[in-house]
Parts: sequence; C-alpha cells; structure tokens
Amino acid sequence: MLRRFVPHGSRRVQDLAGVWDFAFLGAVDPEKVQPDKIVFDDRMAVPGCFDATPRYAGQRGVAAYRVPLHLAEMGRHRLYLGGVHHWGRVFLLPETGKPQHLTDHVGGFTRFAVDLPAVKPGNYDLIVLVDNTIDYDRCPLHLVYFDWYHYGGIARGAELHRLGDLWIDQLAITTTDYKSRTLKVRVQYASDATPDVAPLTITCQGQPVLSEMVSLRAASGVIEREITLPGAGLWSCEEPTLHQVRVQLGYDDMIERVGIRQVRVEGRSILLNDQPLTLLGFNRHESTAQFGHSQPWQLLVNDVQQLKDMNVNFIRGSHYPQDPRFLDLCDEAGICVWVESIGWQHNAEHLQDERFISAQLNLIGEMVAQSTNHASVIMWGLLNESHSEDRACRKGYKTLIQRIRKLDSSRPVTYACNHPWDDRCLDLIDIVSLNTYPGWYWGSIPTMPEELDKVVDHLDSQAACRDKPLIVSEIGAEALYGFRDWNHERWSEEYQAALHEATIRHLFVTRKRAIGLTLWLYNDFRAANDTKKHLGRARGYNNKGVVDEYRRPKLAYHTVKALYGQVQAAGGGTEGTPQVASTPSPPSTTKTKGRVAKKSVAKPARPAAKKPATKRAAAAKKRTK
Ligand code: ADA
Repeated sequence: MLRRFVPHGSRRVQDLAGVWDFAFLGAVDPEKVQPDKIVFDDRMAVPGCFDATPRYAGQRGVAAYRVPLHLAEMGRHRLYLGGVHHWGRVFLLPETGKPQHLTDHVGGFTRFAVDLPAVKPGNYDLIVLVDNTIDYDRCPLHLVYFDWYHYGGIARGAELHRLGDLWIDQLAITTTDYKSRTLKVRVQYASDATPDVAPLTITCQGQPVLSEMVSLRAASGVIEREITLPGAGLWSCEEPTLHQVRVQLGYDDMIERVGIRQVRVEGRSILLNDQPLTLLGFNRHESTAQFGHSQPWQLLVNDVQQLKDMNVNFIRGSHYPQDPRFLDLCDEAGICVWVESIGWQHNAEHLQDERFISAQLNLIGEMVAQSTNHASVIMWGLLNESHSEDRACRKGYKTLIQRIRKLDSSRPVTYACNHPWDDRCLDLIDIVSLNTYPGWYWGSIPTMPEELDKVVDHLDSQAACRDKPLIVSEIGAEALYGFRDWNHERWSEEYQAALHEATIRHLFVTRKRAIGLTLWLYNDFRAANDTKKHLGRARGYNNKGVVDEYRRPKLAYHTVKALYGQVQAAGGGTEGTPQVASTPSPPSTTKTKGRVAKKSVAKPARPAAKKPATKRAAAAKKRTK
C-alpha cells in the first residue's frame, strides 16, 4: 500500500495493486473450495470492493481473487494484505503441485501478514478467498444489524515483501518526553539464521541518531532504545511537524513518520503537550457509493480538504480502524483521530463469547500495530454503544480495555456510551464519550439543550465521570441532500443545520462542559441491508452526513464551518466565551427560540425585503420623477 512516505529503503517491496483475476463463487462453503479448480471468469480491482461494482452489487458470498507471483530467489517472502472484508483465506499455488493453504483472517479494516513457505524460485499464483457473508460463527466482527453496509473485497491493497535472514516485524515509536524531544524506539525482530550481533542504525530525516552493534540472544525478540532529537519541531493541530525515522537492523529496515507529542488526561481536560484541546469534528465512515470501503487517494484528499475547510481538528473513525493513508493525511493536516476497533451495540451474548472476545483481541492487536505511529491518533476506542450497563458485559469490556492499555499505554482509552443513565463500565476508561440524539430520535431542537444538560448532569453526578473529560461523540439529524423545506422539518437540510447550530452553541457557548464534539457525521453512507433499519433510513442510506455520499455539501456544512471556526478562534469552548456570531442559516421557523442558547452576538440585521419591482411600479415611479 503506497503511503505518504516510503516505508522501506532497503527492503524489497512489490506492490500488488492492480486488476486481479476474479470469480464470484456465491453461497458456497469455503471449506469445500478447491483453489486449483476455480474458473476465473472475471476481473476485479485490488484495492477495491467487488460488491461496489454494478455486476456484484448487493451480493453476498465467497469471491476468489488471483494474481501471478514470480519469486526470483529462495528465502522468506511475506505477504501483507491491508484489509480483507471481511473473512479471508490465502493460498499459494505452485506451477506444479498442490495448493498450499497459508492462512485465514477474520475481520476487515486491519492489515495482516502471512509468510510464504520456503519455496523454490519460480512462478506461482496467489489466491485469496474473500467472503462478505454475514456469518457470526466464522466472523463475529461484522453483524447484519450494524448500521453500515458491509462491503466485501481486498479493500486496502496487497504487497509482497522479500525478507532476509534477519528482519524487523514491527516498529513502534512513542514520545516519552516532548520537552526534551525524547522518543522510545521499540524494534520487534525475528530471524531465520540468528547472527550473534547485528548492526542497529537509527536516523532521523537522514541524520544519524544511533549506531551500534546489538547482540541478538534469540531468534526473535525486542530491542528498545531511547533517542532524542534536540530542537526537533513538535506535533500539534496548529503545527503538525513530522519526522521520518529510519531503523536498520542488519540488512533490513523500516521507516516511520512520527510526530513529537504526548497526550494525557488531566481532570476534565485532554492535554496535547500540556495544552488543553478543544476537539471539534465529526464521525467519519469509510464508505462511499462508488468504492465501498476502499478509498482512492482522490477521495482521501477530498475529505481532508473538506474537513479542514470546516475548521475540523478531530475525527472519530466510526466504527472500525481507519485506513493508514487517511491517518497519514490527518498527521499532515493536524487533525486528531479517535481510532476504534470494530463494534456496534454488542450485548452480553457477544461479550461472554470466547470467539467474539478472541476476534476482538486479535483485531485490537492489528489496530494498534497499524495505527500506533500516527501522530494524529490521540485515543483508542472500542465496542461502540455496546451494553456497558449490563453487569454481564463488564468482564468483556475489562479484558479488551486491558489489552489496549497493554499494547499502548501512551494514549487514553474511551468507548461511546449510549446507556448513560445506568452505565457500569465508565470507571474503566479515561474519557467519557456520550452518544445521544435529542432533537432527532426524540424531542425537538428547542428541547435538545435541556435534554443534553439532563444527561450531562447525571454523568457528572457519578464518581466515575465527574472529573473526566467529556466528549459528545454522536449527535445529529438526517438531511436528504437537496431537500429544502419551508417548514424546516426533519429530513430537510434546514433542520439538520439548525440542530447542529443549536448543539455547537449549547456545548461551547452556553454549557462548556464538553471538551470535544464529533457530530454524527461527516458523510452519508449506505446503511445495512436490514429491512427494519431500512424503514428508518431513506434510500437505504444513513443521511446524517453534512455531505452526501458524493461529498456534496448540505446547508449544515456551512453552519458547522462558521461555528467551528468561531469556537476555535475564541480559544475553544472550555476556556474563553467565544463571541460566536450567527451563522448563515436560512430564516428559522423551527421554534429555535426559548431554551436554545441566547446568541451572544446580535444576529446581523436582516436586509429589508425589497419590494418586488414590477413594470407597473417602475413606470409609475418614472411618471413621478
Ligand atoms: C448510533 C450508532 C451510529 C449510527 C447512529 C444513527 O449512535 O453509533 O453508528 O447508527 O446511531 O445514525 O442512528
């Protein structure tokens, strides 16, 4: 997968992106598929989602992808797949002989690797079975009731790496002291032939930082070193300075692009390099009509342009690990990101199921491995809106949260809660995040602030919450692109804009308890093909985006842009009292008087309505001159 920087200097990497041979096998048991008997009668893009193409739209079942490989020499080769949606099985077929089953993988949205066995040089076929069937037994991470359409395919690309006898498995670089520009470099290595010693070199922006011979006591292990980069620029939303750090071990290398920043929670604030953050943004789904879960660079550039245009500095990646290339662009744009594992309203049955927990633990490991070096990632999340109020779920929450902390203790952890009145797990997390929809699923825009206050007051009455940062992680309304309505009623662009305006004003002008807001959401997306859900989803889409699925802005886009810009300019909601002028929303008749925060600045006088000039009036006027 191409990134915004070259991840390897000496290691040989072959990008397998392109058009692969393809066959849709449909509702077959993958256990019974004989890879050497498949008739590949079609072709499909990799990266891509096969059911985002007209021919396979809406279809669920097993698909087969094939690409030829030429291995020029003996030795270890490693195949990386960026995200197979959402169950995969990998085979290697030699020109002669039996297919070799290399691995299976459960769950999309995360990168995984498999090593090709020590094969002799020659021509091979790589075959990947991809199943987008919703099948809890085989893949408990993608379930039919989730509110997003589960596209299938090899959505994030494929690469073949040539490893030597000693290689780097993972590289994690963490800021341990931003003031002294100190970083911890963690090198996880492995080898086929373990030399007693090997050269370890670390450079930053091409400048040598460390060079030594390290003794390798085992065939695999971890080497940790601390480096300092005196005078190096820090990473912040305003100045997102990045540094390319290259680690060479023996003949292998890995390059990461890092930001020097530390994130921590202090009381009700989230601090980035000891500065309190006001996080203003959206949830974002990785789903588009044309490409499914696969995202061409053009789309990623478009989205980050629009997010920056709306004065956004925070994105919640709902509800699964984000594409590393999107994170690359957020690193550069100074947009903070909440990355979370796959999850949507799980209950005790799931959280007490070994298979579910095991799949989640594996996914969390892959999520942290692929995202931990991104400066923009400031927190981890999990189990969106699951039943944290149910005692039977607590153990599952604890197990998964402990795993996240074990893998990365440098970032705070949260989950989006929609059971605020009786949540039993909020003591396990660092940041309280609330999903709530007053003004859409219940109540109205005028009553929304009161509803919000009630639930925030309740949370603040809880010892587990009162001294923690609060993020409103979901709130919003549907708006059909292009639907303008004199009544400004639900489903209209006017209604959505008015609700977002009332929400931002209340949270950052009137109430100011929340330090973050991710409106639901940036982009319209195809909802799950679940009849009951569809009845509440016009067009079978979740239309709560401020842009539609083609990124066409709705009225709310401009409302949010104006208000976020003013809150940011006023130093965020928690410190100053931003003078937030009114936004260019249409004349509002949705009774936004009453409880909604008084505008702190008088609405600019509306220009006197011009009388309709008619020919007759003009003629009369002339006569009087
Ligand atoms: C929930 C859920 C979102 C989305 C939203 C909605 O909060 O977390 O994924 O489904 O509701 O649009 O209703």
